Amino acid sequence: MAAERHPRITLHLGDITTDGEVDAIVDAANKTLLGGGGVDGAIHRAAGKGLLAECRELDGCETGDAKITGGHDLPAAHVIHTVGPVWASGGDEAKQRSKDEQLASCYRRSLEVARDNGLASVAFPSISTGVYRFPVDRAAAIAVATVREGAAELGGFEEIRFWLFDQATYDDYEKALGD
Ligand code: AR6
Repeated sequence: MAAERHPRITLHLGDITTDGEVDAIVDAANKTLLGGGGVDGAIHRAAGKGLLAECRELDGCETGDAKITGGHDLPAAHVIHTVGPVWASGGDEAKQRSKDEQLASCYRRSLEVARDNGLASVAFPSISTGVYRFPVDRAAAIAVATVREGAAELGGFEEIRFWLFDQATYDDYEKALGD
C-alpha cells in the first residue's frame, strides 16, 4: 500500500514485542538506554543481549529525544528508543505543560528518526504512563494529536500503531482517537 499523507492509526491491546508487521517498535526507555522494567524490560528480554550491546554504543538519550537500533531477536527489524518525562504530581501548570511538551517531543522525534531511516510503519507503547506516572488520558490526547500531525507533516508513513497493555489504557486512546 502506498504511503499516505494521513496514515492509518490503529490501536492494539497487548504486548508490543510480538509485533512483526511494523518496521519499528518504540521503547519507552530511560536516559541510560540500558534497560529497565515495564515495556523497556520486555523489549530487552525479547530482543536478547545484542540489543543491550548496541545500546551501550549510543551513549544514552535525553528526555524527549529518540535513537534507533536494530531489532535483534525481535520480529520487528528496528527499535526506536525514546525517553519520556517523569510526571510531577502536584507540579504547577507551567511545569506540567513542559512535561506535555517533552512527551509530544518523544512521539515527534521517534517519527523523525523513522523517516530519516526510510521506515513506513511504527508501533508505539503508551510512553510515560507506567513507571513515570503520566496521567493516561492526558498522555493519550498528546500521543494521538502529535502522531497525527507529525505523520502528516513528515509524510511517507503507511501505518502508525499504538500497543496498549491494559483495557483502561486502550479505552483512553480510543477516546483520544475519536476526539
Ligand atoms: N507491551 C506494551 N506495553 C507495555 C508492555 C508491553 N510488553 N509492558 C508494559 N507496557 P512503562 P514509562 C505498558 O513503565 O512510564 C522502565 O523501567 C505499561 O503498562 O514501561 O515510560 C524504563 O527503563 C504502560 O501502560 O514506561 C524507564 O525507567 C506503558 O507500557 C521507565 O520504566 C508504559 O509504562 C519508563 O517509564
